[in-house]
Amino acid sequence: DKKKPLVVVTRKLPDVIETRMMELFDTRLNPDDVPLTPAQMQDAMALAEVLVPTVTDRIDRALIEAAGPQLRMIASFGTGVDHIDLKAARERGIVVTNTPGVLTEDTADMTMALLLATARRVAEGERLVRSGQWTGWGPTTMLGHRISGKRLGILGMGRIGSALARRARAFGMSIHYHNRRRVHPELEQELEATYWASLDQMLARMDIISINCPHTPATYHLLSERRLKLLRPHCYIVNTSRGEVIDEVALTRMLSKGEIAGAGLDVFEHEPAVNPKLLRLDNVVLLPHMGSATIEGRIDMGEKVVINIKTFIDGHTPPDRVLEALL
Ligand code: 8YV
Repeated sequence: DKKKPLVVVTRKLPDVIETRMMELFDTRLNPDDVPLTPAQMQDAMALAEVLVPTVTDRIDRALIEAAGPQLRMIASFGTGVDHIDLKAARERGIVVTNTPGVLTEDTADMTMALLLATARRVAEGERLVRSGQWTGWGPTTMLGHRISGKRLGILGMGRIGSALARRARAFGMSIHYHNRRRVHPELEQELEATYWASLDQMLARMDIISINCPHTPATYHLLSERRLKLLRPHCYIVNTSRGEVIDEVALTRMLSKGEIAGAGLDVFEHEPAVNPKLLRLDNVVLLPHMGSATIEGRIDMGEKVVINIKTFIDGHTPPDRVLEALL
């Protein structure tokens, strides 16, 4: 009988997942719902054969190089892998996996919720009622913008981008997208999506922009100040991907000057810190990185982590291996 691998989990996961992990592996859990301290993280890297981190753990080169030789796998709980130095992991022969697919629909739902909340001033209206300042219905008060008939520009037509496109079609929006590569013609046809090879040209013609690409060195500040200036002043932006894709300082400045109509943000450049100037704006809807936050989604993600570890331990290639070249 083989010795069970030592698996260290950095955050509290759903109970069913923790139970399953304890059955299958020699599992060290984190009972507190707070991230490990840097010292605890170093201990984990020195001990674990398999590390299960989340988006809140920064697994940088220094940490990977200081890891013990027993560390063979990083099975991340989440889809984005921008918190892991993949090159450093590859150099050390550490296999990295993620949990794609299972949070697609939830994240697309939340993107649609943010889009609607931003254009129709849902959060602002809620604040008005709660404040006790609401004086009654008025023909010209609390007006937002209609979304049907408007152009949605999706930056990153992958799994989540396509799921968003299907929803937005049902709301009567026209679908546009920019990607490095054009998607399969069949998908383009199904979504009735228009491809823009030039991001700059797309930005200049949209009513709403949604960020659905991963954060990689190539997408860091993809929406730079120069590109944000291409947007028309009535344009809204929603982001459920990663804060780093937008220059947050430039975005905040333009939102406060009315050069962009509004923004719905689920992610920020320096999470959990949020630019204090954003907090003072009425034309933004701010959420605490909730895109995939459903009970079902978290269990599905945990199951993927378990399958990835189990497959790897049994000597096979895990289904969700992350290869730098594919990013
Ligand atoms: C998760 C996410 O909450 O999967 C991602 O990339 O940003 C979120 O869905 C988070 O990553 C959990 O680690």
